[in-house]
Parts: sequence; structure tokens; C-alpha cells
Amino acid sequence: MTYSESDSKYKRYTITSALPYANGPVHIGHLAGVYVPADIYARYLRLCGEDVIFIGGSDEHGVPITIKARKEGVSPQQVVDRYHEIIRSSFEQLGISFDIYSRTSSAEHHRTAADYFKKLYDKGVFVKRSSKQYYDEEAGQFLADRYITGTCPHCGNEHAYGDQCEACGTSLAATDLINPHSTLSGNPPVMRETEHWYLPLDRDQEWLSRWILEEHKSDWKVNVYGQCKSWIDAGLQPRAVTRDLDWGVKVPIEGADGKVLYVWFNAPIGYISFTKQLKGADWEQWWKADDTKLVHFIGKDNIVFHCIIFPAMLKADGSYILPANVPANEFLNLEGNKISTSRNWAVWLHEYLQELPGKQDVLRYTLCANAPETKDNDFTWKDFQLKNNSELVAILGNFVNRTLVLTHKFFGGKVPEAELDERDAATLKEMAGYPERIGRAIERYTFREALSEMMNLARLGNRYLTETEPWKQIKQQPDRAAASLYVSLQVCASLAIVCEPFLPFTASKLSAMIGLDKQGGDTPLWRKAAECLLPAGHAIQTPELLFEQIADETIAAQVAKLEAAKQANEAAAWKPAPVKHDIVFDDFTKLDLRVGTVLECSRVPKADKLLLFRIDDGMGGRTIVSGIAKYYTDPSQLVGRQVCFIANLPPRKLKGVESQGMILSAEDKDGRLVLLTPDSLVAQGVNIG
Ligand code: B3M
Ligand code: ZN
Repeated sequence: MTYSESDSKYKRYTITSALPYANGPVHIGHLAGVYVPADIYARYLRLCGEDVIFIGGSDEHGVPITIKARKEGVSPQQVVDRYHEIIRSSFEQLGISFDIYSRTSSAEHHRTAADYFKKLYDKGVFVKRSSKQYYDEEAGQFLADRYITGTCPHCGNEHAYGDQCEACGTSLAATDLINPHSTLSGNPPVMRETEHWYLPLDRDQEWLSRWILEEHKSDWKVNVYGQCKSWIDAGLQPRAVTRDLDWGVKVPIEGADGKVLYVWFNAPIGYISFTKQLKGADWEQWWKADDTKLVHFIGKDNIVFHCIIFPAMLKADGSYILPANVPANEFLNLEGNKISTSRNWAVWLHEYLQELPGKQDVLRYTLCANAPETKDNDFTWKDFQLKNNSELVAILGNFVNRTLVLTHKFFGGKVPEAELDERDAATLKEMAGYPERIGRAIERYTFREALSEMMNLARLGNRYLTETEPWKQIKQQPDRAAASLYVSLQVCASLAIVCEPFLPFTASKLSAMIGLDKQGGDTPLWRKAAECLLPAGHAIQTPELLFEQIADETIAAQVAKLEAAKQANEAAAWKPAPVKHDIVFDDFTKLDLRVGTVLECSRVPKADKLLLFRIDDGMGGRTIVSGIAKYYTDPSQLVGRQVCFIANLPPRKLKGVESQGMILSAEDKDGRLVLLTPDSLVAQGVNIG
């Protein structure tokens, strides 16, 4: 039982979340954009007593997979086996409550996708077209999608793909790329004739325009609506749904050797084939009954596929319902920069789970609180720490802990009998309003608002407890202390229910501590969260802390890890400086370069960058000041070392010391200076040249 009128016509909910490519683990961007909101929605609806299926799985086809396999020198199957398992188990550990998490390499999926294509083919839906496409002669292969890279014509990104530019998010055709080249051989491609089947989206222009731009004008998110509108306004074009590749679902018709279904035709059918795996013969009502609400959770780069192409496929079949909503999110950035898999600028879920064990809810909380619902948003470790320490610990954890500890201290761990005064009753009344308020926000897909309302309930409890001061009242007016803890315990019970969609681990811990019975009765649990659920005399368990402070060191370690990634990127991106303009030989001979031996070496007082050298130059010796103190922290170790120097620079004063030349050093990638020393000992003052 939900709250909004518009949902009352639905008997069941089919909730899907984008199928991550099994070519790498998932990171916090995926979680904040797709899986955390989808899970909140699914958990909430279950608490409302609704019939829900929450579908997920790995997308195991497509060029990203085969490219990864090539790079690692293994088969595509090995790639997907490895990452499917990493992704599946990390989702499970984070408490993403999929009813099924399957994979598109499953036999059921291959069959379902092939049948889907065949039905549309037999109905004459597709148009067969011959076209010229990029081909790599050395690799002997057509260059579908990501096999081709080049410069994006919109933003100038030099690493745009043949299907999309990840820098500006524009969807591209391979022929849009400037200076295209094959990712297989690196060669510029040639054009070759090939035949493919196209979904004639131009024929769908009219109904799609009506369905999205009119019927969903007010209930779809602005960002989703806006993207759809610009696609539709630009005029929809036929779209190829087959590819010349060998990894994928084979095109199930005669004369289509060497062709597979386009991954974006194939993948959304996964939602259907996984439903079949979950529900068996009963699957159809989840996709075909008008009283089923279909909702797709995705990131913004998947909007066109879920709002235009997949609906066109569903409509072409004719027996399916269409999505009621597609609440796509924008992107989450990390410490001010775009998350990037290739640059390892990410917080990977499987690593987080290992490095911060038992902190699943803290991540869920932070990601929901910062979800990029209307615009791109930023995750920072400092904010993560703050959200934990000053919200989860200081508000929710503190309220629950104070309530339970005091109940044990003053009332033997039993809910006290209470006579309520006005303030008590008003507090309970206020509490009763929260489930609906939080629920309505979730039904509107405004999860950040829902989360902050949930915390407001904890704030209400905290404030009430502080104001009613049972620790003082217990001596003067024990009845008042009893009422105060009675009310606070009811708020704890309500919280144990309404925090579940967001913080499922906390919810079960709290429910266990207060002995909350989550079973039975006709009233859905979510509605019950408005009532007083713990009767007088009910025993509660010994309290444990729900959350712990996160120390500065923990955060520093994560920040250091990102810093290391950044440095590794910079090192990988390092290129030698361009060669300077030519000089004539005479210019070179003007330089007087020599070798000498360090006789003494010490720091220059009040100049932390400088070292003072006394050099035996075979000509009576000289003093040279050099800015390498940062890299040679023990100057005495340089004594006896031969170094190279320029002997004919005019003397110069540095921090009051006259320097008679310049010692040569190499500057490494990271800016570190390294002294140059001859390969074997030479006489003092010999020339270099
Ligand atoms: N695997 C693309 C992505 O991860 C794709 C989603 C498929 S959903 C049917 O962005
Ligand atoms: Zn671009």
C-alpha cells in the first residue's frame, strides 16, 4: 500500500537496474546513480507490502568486454566470469536486495534475446540495409562501436569512441569521429560494405513524442525529459540492431553468419530473461499486465536506450507494457574530478568493503545524501567522515543509544508504563507523520529528501530526549522519566522500520536490539511505523553502538590511495619535453662543462632548497650553490662524489653566498633532481664534451 493516487492502480512492481558491463568492478558512481536508489525503492515497496521484483545482472556482451579480453590476453568468457562474480558478491555485501542477479551469457538469455529478434523479424519490423562501415584490414574485422576511436567533433576529446564520447556524453556514429583509428591495430580504418538490420525508429517518432513529451511531461525527471526531447526534436533515425562481431547473441536467421545482436538491443532483453529465470511460467504478468508498474533505474548515459530504443522494441513486439518511469541520475564525481575507470580515479566497491569492513550503511548513507539527482555531484572522503561522525553517530546512533541505555539503567531493560502529557502525545503525533512523508518522497524518486526526512525523525527523538531529561526526572518525577523513555522507544521502533530502505544493516541491528516483531498482521510494516509498536513491559536487548566514529587516519589512508592513483596517472601521461630549436656547434663549444669532486657539502643556512658545495676542480677549487637540498637530505653523503658542472657561468650570489658555476642534474618525471656522476673516476677538472 503506497501513498500516491497514481500508484494505486498498480498491483505489482518490476524494478530494473542497469546491467553493469562485466569488464570491471563497480564503483561509487554506479552505486549513487543506479543501485542505491533502486534498492531504496525496492525495499520501501516491499515494506509497503507491495509485490516487487528487483532485477539485476551483468551485461556480458558488447565491445568493452572483448577489448578488455584482448588487453589481458584472455578469452571474453574468462573476463565476464571473473567480473560477474566480483560485481555480484560486492552488491550482495552492500545489501543491494536483488531478487535475481543473473547474466546475459546465460542460456535462457541467449534464447530469449534470439526469440525476441526473430519475432520482430518475422513481423517485418526490421529494415535491412547495406552500408559502408569502418574495417580494419590488418585485423580482418569490422570496427563496431568501441573498436574505433578518434576525436570527438563536439568537445575535441581525442579518445572518443565510435558510439559515444565519454568526455561530453554525446552519442556518436563512428563516422562522426575526426581522425578515426582502429583500437585493434592502431591503423586508420578503411570503408567496407556490410549489411545490417535496422529498427526503423523514424516510424516511432509520433507515438514516442506523444507518450514522452505529452504524457510524461510532468512525472518524468527534468533531466530525463530534456534528453528525450532533444532526441525526438532532432528526428529519430533507423538504428542498426546487429553487428559484425563474434561475441554475443547470434542473429537467429539465415544468411547472418558472423553477425550478433547489437549489445544495446540484447542487454535490456536481459531484464525480461532474468524475470523468466526468477518467476518461471509466471513471468508474463510482470511484463505484460497493465497493472504492473515498470521502472528502470539507470545513469544519464543510458537514457536514450531506456526511454526511446527499448520502448520502441517493446512496442514493436506489441504484447509488453512500457516503463512508467525512468528516474535516471546524473553523474557522481570524486574529489572534484570525473570518475574514470581507465585512470583508476574511483572508489571501487569491492575494495571499500575490504578496507572499511562493516561500514556498508555509511557508504549507502553518504551516496544517497549526495546522489546526483538533478545535477552532477561530488563525493569527498572528508564529507564521508563528516556524514558518519556528525550525522549517523551524533544524531541517529546517539539517540538510539541514549534511549536504550537509560531504559536499562532505570527500568531494567523493559518498556516502562507511561502516562502521556501533551508534549509526549505531540511527539508521537509528529512521529506518526514521518512514514508518509518519507514514503511520498521515495515514490517521487527524491531519495535525498526521503533520507533527510528519515534523519529528521531521529532529530525529533534526539531533541525530545534532551528536553525531557529522563536522567534528571528519574529522581524528582519518575513517571515523567518513564513517559519520556516510552515515547523515545516508540521513535526508535519507527526508525527501525523507516531507516531500512536506506540503512538495511542498521535496521536489522536496531530491530534485534529492541526486539521488534517485523512479521504478521495485515497492516504493512511501513504503515505500522506510524504507531506505538513497543508495548509496556516489552523487554529490549543490551544495546550496542549502531555507528562508530571514523578516525582521521582512516580518511587519510583513502585520500593517500587516490593521491597515489593521481601520481601514477601523471607518471603514465609523462612525455619528454619537446626538443628545442637547433643550435650551431659553436653554441655548444661555448659551454665549459667539467668534472670535479665534492670536498665539502652542507646546507645553506635559512635556505631550505640550497646546498653549498666546495668542489675540487683541479684549478684550486671553487664554491657552487645548488638547489637540490630537498632531494639530498644528508649532504655529508655527497662528499667524495664526482659531479658535472658548468665552469664558465659568471659568479652569482645566492642567499649571500657566491656561486661559481652550476652543478648538472637531471629532472625526473616527478620533478625530483638527480645528480649526474661520471661512469668511472676521472681527473679533477676534465672537460665534458
Ligand atoms: N551495460 C551500459 C552501462 O553500463 C550497459 C547498461 C545496460 S542496461 C540494459 O552503462
Ligand atoms: Zn565529446
